[in-house]
Amino acid sequence: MKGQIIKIVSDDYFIDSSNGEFICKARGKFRKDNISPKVGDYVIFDMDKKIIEEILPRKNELDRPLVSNIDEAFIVTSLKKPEFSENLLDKLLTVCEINNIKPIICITKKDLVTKSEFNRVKKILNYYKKLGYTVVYNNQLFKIKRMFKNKTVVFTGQTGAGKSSLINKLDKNLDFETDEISEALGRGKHTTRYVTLVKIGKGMVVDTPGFSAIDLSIYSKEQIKNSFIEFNKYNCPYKDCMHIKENDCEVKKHINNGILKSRYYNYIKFIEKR
Ligand SMILES: Nc1nc2c(ncn2[C@@H]2O[C@H](COP(=O)(O)OP(=O)(O)OP(=O)(O)O)[C@@H](O)[C@H]2O)c(=O)[nH]1
Ligand SMILES: [Mg+2]
Ligand SMILES: [Zn+2]
Repeated sequence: MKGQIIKIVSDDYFIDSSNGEFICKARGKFRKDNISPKVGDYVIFDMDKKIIEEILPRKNELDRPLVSNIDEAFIVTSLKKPEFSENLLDKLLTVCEINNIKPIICITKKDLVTKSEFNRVKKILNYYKKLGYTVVYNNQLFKIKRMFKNKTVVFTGQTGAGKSSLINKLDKNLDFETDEISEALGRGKHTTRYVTLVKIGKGMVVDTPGFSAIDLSIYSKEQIKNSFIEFNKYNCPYKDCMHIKENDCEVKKHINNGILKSRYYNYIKFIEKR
């Protein structure tokens, strides 16, 4: 029987299939071979023995959150509580670009900022729009739902940004746990504890626990450079220019004049951290 893993709780794998939902264990062989089934995996399982026999080839896979076969990522970004962060946004865009996932920037808590605070962020968001990234707001429910069609979509972003609240609004039958940000941070715990895949409209959606840090060190400098998609349109004199120390670098010439300053400096930070 074929199915998709929708939730993992310790060593119980919840599988959705055309015959309904099953809770299975993984074959011992997986552990021996150091393969861990992930939420999003398409699997072949034995309905009677309740054992996952095989993991089908993955389109892509992430370690944080632990998911696979993702088409789109909603980068849920709050304007306040927690504060808007270009650094985190760029990090998540980098992860999406490297893993061939279409990113969608989803803004929350617009109601918590003043008009002038909003205008400052809006200028920044316009830059991302010009690069070709989609920007939506968490009150545009129909627009968001239309983007799910025939896709597996992950909701990612800082803890307290509003991922679970938005998913609950998108489907009234869902009731993911949400919490006041102050309490969530105060407890030092995330409200969402499990990565969970649910059907919404014509798509599959993954809610994930928020995070405080993402590790880019698993990626090469080359991968990180290529993930800054706007750099590729400049022709530097050196073919393999890293846009850091090289002379006559076209990218460096265009900082603040075509390239958003925070983008360039986040790039440097990401490269230096690894
Ligand atoms: N004012 C305001 N509050 C919001 C908005 N969206 C979400 N919230 C609130 O923000 C708090 C945190 O929301 P959650 O949905 O639990 O956040 P989360 O991203 O799922 O957090 P984790 O599960 O810890 O990663 C809740 O109290 C929500 O009611 C918004 O647009 N405006
Ligand atoms: Mg949550
Ligand atoms: Zn260069």
